[in-house]
Amino acid sequence: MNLKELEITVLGLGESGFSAANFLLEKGAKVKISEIQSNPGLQKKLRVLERKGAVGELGKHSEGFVFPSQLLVTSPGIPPQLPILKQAREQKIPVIGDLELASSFCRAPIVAVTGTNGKTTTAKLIAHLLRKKVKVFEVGNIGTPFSSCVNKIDENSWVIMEISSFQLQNIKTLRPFISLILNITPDHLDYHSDMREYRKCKERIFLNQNREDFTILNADDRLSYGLRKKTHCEKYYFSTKKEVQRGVYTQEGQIFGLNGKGKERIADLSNFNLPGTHNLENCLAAICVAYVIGMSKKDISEGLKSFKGLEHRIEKVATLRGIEFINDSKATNIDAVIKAIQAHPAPLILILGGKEKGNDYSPLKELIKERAKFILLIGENKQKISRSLGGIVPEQKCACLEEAVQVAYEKASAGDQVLFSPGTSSFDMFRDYKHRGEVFKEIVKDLRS
Ligand code: UMA
Repeated sequence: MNLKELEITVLGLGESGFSAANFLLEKGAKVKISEIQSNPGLQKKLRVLERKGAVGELGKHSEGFVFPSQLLVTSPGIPPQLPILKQAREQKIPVIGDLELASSFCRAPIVAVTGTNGKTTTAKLIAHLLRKKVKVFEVGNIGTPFSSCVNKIDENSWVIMEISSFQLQNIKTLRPFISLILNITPDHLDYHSDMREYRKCKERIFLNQNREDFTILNADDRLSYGLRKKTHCEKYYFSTKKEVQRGVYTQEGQIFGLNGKGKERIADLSNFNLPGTHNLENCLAAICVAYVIGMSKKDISEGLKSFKGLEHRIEKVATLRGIEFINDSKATNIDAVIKAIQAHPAPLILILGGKEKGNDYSPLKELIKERAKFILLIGENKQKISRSLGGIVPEQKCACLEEAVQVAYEKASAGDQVLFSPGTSSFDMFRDYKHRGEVFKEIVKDLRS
């Protein structure tokens, strides 16, 4: 893609927009930046880009500024229904995202991981396993914009890309060598019009793959497995429950692989330390990637042993008076909460809630009744959660996270676990889920002192 002298508008000045604008400027494009918000942080970022030759507007997306433009680079959080994006489509102006932009400059094979839950853990584990043998770059939803590092990636490296449904809807030519769909359950229904549209976005991961490429699907997940008919590339599966035709599965504490040349034992499950069935699925998915690539069993086993898991994802923070505090701030949907509860058999005090994003909390009812002795509700959607759970266990609505943690500590006894697994976005009270998790950990630290 020759970007020199091309007139390009970048929409959104978050992490991906800032990086894309820098990348485009380096490639000699004429860059305009349009960002809906205006605050000192954004003004500072814009000044940096203006010094490199960009022009920008903050606080609006005005038609007169955004157009004319030969290409729009949008941020994943910007809804496709935004009038300015609709206008661009009507004017046949291509709209892409940071991942698509950078991928046209990438010569390394890409492993693209999508799914509703477990993407980051799986992508991190894949990177951890592969790093033993090759140079690895982790990009996308995992936190690093692809355009910020693509210039450093040569053909001997591997790219491990976490790609969300938001990012998938703006791909045009991006072609993963290996695509992986972990699971598909309801999420982001404030953004996608329904489950069908959400599933269609996930399916776009196959768009440019062909018979020389691979896809890995979850044989235990109806929607992930159902997508096998939508792709022409070579298919591998993983399962925690049954033998698969081709791929990896567990049996009697062992992980086995099947690739057309017979069955082989790959590793012992006891090498993997993260709790819960969902983590076992993530583990098998990552091993399946290593297996497709042809990594040795020894390297896979060693990699599993040394993998420590993620911050903010079922992270043990502290044990005070015999009460364990767990930070699961990365749980931004209901399925993630279900998995976190299932991974913790002890009596639970659960902290839920945050920004309203169209989630249905009622699937939590049975599990909460079974495992939780008390729930604390915070954030914009606390009334909604309370209504949909219908008083199945005692609850209290709190003004802030600090109050919720304090009350949890008072209500808990030795042997209980306080699980902060909000089940929704953080933006009503925090910058993002990481900030929310940091605040939780700080509050727990203060309890200790
Ligand atoms: N904005 C506009 N116009 C709008 C809406 C938003 O200008 O109509 C602006 C916002 O004011 C803000 C910017 O766009 O300044 C935000 O962009 P963004 O929300 O797309 O986020 P980025 O900072 O660019 O970060 C994105 C990913 N965010 C989302 O997908 C929401 C990050 O994933 C990713 O790490 C980063 O690119 C680098 O690739 C985070 C995430 O929350 C972890 N992902 C979601 C999730 O995991 O649930 C999908």
